[in-house]
Amino acid sequence: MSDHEKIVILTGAGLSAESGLSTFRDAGGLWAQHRIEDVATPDAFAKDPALVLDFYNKRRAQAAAAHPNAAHYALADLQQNHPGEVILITQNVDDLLEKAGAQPIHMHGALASALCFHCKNRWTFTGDMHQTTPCPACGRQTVRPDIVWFGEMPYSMDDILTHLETCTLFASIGTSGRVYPAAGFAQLAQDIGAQTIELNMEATSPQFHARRIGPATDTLPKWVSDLLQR
Ligand code: BJW
Repeated sequence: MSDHEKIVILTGAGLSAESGLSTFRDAGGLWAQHRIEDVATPDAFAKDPALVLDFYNKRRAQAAAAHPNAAHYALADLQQNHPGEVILITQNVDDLLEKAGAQPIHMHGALASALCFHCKNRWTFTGDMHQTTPCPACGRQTVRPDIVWFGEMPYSMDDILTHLETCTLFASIGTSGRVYPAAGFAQLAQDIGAQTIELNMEATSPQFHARRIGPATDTLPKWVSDLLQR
């Protein structure tokens, strides 16, 4: 396993579950409490911006108070100490990988970022967002959460596809594999000859070459130790 020249890792909400942040599709997850059409589409924001801002203000506060867990630290350790390249792609909008010392690509945006829907400026954002919050670049009150909603193009797709086309090992961690395009990454990696592994509480698809089942704080440190041959 340690001979891999380039490892691409996709993470999902399960990575942060043991830090106290809800997943989306598990029992009691975010989509059991909120309708996607009410909070996670551009139409929802156009129809009821106050509701959508409130949903993300609460989640921004929860994420700011959360701490990285052993799985975040294991991935940071791998990225810093593996002799080959380690690319972390996260669907998560929290910053727990950064807090652990890793450098992920945030394909679905970030809670700690704001987006001006007039001039497309993006800036670091903490605290509560309101409809009256001005954009520091154009001054207009046209702020929204810097989150990729359904029907919107995820960030960094060109870079991500390049990384997938050149990886030797692809790992899917704590994601249900229900949301595209991320759900197609394992197949893309397999098509170019990469080994694929899933680390999750459950098997989400038969397609992976290998699998480690269990909570991320248990499986990740062991997997990283194996890769780093410690
Ligand atoms: C543990 C654990 C522990 C628990 N340890 N594991 C039909 C076919 C193909 C595509 C489409 C289609 N119809 C529509 C689409 C496109 C659509 C899509 O995929 N829809 C599907 C639902 C069908 N996708 C899009 O719209 C995307 N954009 C796009 O396709 O652009 C191209 C385009 C543009 C314009 C027009 C047309 C096409 C954008 C997707 C945006 C997703 N946004 C969200 C919400 C915003 C972020 C936020 O509010 O936080 O992102 S949805 C939500 O799901 C969030 C997540 O990032 C994403 C993935 O969820 P994730 O991470 O997998 O969480 P869960 O809860 O699903 O799974 C958790 C897993 O963890 C489980 O497996 C547990 O077992 C596990 N687990 N505890 C380890 N301790």
